[in-house]
Amino acid sequence: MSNDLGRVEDLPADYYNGLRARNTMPLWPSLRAALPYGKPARSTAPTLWRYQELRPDLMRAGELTPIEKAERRVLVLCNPGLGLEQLKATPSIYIGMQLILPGETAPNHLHTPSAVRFVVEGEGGYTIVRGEKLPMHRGDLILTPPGLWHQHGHEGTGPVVWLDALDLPVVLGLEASYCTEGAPQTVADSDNASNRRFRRAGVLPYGTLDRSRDDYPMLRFPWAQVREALQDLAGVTGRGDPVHLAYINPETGRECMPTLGFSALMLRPGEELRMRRRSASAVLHVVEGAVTAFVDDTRHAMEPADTLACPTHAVTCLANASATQPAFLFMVDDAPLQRKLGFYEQCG
Ligand code: GTQ
Repeated sequence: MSNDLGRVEDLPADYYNGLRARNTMPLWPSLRAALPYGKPARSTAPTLWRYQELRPDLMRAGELTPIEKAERRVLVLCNPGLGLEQLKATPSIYIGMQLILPGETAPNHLHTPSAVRFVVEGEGGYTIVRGEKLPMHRGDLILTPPGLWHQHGHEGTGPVVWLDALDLPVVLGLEASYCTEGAPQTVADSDNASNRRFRRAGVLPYGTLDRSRDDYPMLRFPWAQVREALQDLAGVTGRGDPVHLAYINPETGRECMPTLGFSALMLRPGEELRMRRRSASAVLHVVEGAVTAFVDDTRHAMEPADTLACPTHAVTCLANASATQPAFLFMVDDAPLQRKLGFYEQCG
């Protein structure tokens, strides 16, 4: 183990300045920062965004900024450890809270980053993705994969709010983020068609067997179905073992998006769950119930619609604060990206 590598100051100034002038740098003064021993250097702060605090600011945005002036009316949840301007909840995950008011539409576009919506509040909202109109109810997950047209609208009364999760920090880091505007889509399929085709695990539309797999066969995961599946799973899961479901591509059985992973957790009344420590960073969002989250050496009392950023390699413990009611959480993480990069690990 070497922690006393040569420093810049050890080099003749003319040599070092000459290297710089020729757009080169010596590695050894920076090596330990690039490859720290044992565990990565982390700047991400475990950070809680309380919906009760955020909501008034979001409603005020609805008064201050018409949708035409915003395109997407979003307040971004920014991790102070990473710098607010970076628009990062974790190093890889962008989280926004989007507001749409009755009668408004957010124009059709597509982009290179992957996005999903997780509905937080209100009725009457919808997203059209790839010509399929997808209703938005509390807790529904809707995919807008890279390169698929999507536009939003609101046919109800009262505000509709959802959480946006994007891999924008990754795609920006690759200098590959851009978007294309399009004419409004024509709805070409029945409402919610892809979910109706694929929602039952264990049986698939027969034609699936005879054609190549679709990257994104199912675009909407209604909360009512996920909640029911969690309760079924709880019935056959020992206490202390996580009641945890992954949102998957039903044709491949693998993650439903290329970089970010999505999952739902149920904490039974009074249950305390020590999560396996993982190399992935994550964002937790409470759907129902009261949860006390311990992340490394921080403690967060979470209520419905509260959102928490968890750094890579964090020690995470989740406790249901109620002895009588279950609690439900939605989780976003970057495990799919880390698996593809070949270093995803979990321990403990
Ligand atoms: O709704 O399409 O939070 O394009 C950021 C970028 C939402 C969206 C965001 C987007 C969208």
